Amino acid sequence: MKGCICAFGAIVIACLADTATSQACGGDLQRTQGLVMSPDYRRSRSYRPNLYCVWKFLFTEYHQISMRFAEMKIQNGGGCPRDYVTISFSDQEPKRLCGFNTPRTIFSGLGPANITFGSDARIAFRGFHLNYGVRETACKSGPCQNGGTCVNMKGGTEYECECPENFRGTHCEEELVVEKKSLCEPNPCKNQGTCRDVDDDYECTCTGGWQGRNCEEGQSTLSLIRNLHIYVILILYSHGYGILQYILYIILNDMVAVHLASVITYVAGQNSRKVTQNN
Ligand SMILES: [Ca+2]
Repeated sequence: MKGCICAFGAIVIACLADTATSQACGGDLQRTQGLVMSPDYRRSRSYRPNLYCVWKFLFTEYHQISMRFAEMKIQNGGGCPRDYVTISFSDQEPKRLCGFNTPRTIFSGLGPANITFGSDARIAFRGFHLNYGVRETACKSGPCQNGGTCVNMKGGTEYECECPENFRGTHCEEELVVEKKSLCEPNPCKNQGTCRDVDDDYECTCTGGWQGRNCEEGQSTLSLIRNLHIYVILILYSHGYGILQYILYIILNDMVAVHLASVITYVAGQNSRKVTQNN
């Protein structure tokens, strides 16, 4: 076997020389090509009883792993209940094999992958010997843009990008322009307030006497009257009133404002009671 080259369709795998670990019962596989054989494949005419060996391919879903059997002589039986070799890839169901007909197919799938070999207590044969090769999938280069997810197709030789909602194109490179909906339609501002869009929000400009996010809160009567008095005081002050008169004016006017507000609130209450009774 030393130095031979085995052609796997488009995949070329170098058949490496035996190593001590290749005849071990399981182990980690990190090389991109090599061989795996059942324990004592070269030394004995049959494998040992009660084996359970697992070879792990330490590769990711960005690697395509391909295997082809050079020989398989494993105790037969429907469903391989006694002795078996199982091939598992991350993207497909495991395949459990046994018998004397060496499979001619190439087993290929995405990493991580495992090969498991098991034997029971009785009846043993030579075992198996397979070659493998590993190569990077088309998704390894990260071809999808803007948060797109790369999906391996055809065993990793091709790929497709699954794009986020607002992107499209082979590599999600094209951004879809979504017309922004105005938050002012319909107008959320109450009491004739004016609405305008601000970034991802809106802002209401309220008419006199109204306040709040949606101009839904009426300004208090008292505050309105106070504001009115302040205007009057300012006018008086500008016409030559001194600072003491000014302070006095504020106190007096504030008292007037409080009383006036009480009167207005009382009258308004009386009117609303009358309306309720009439209804
Ligand atoms: Ca057996």
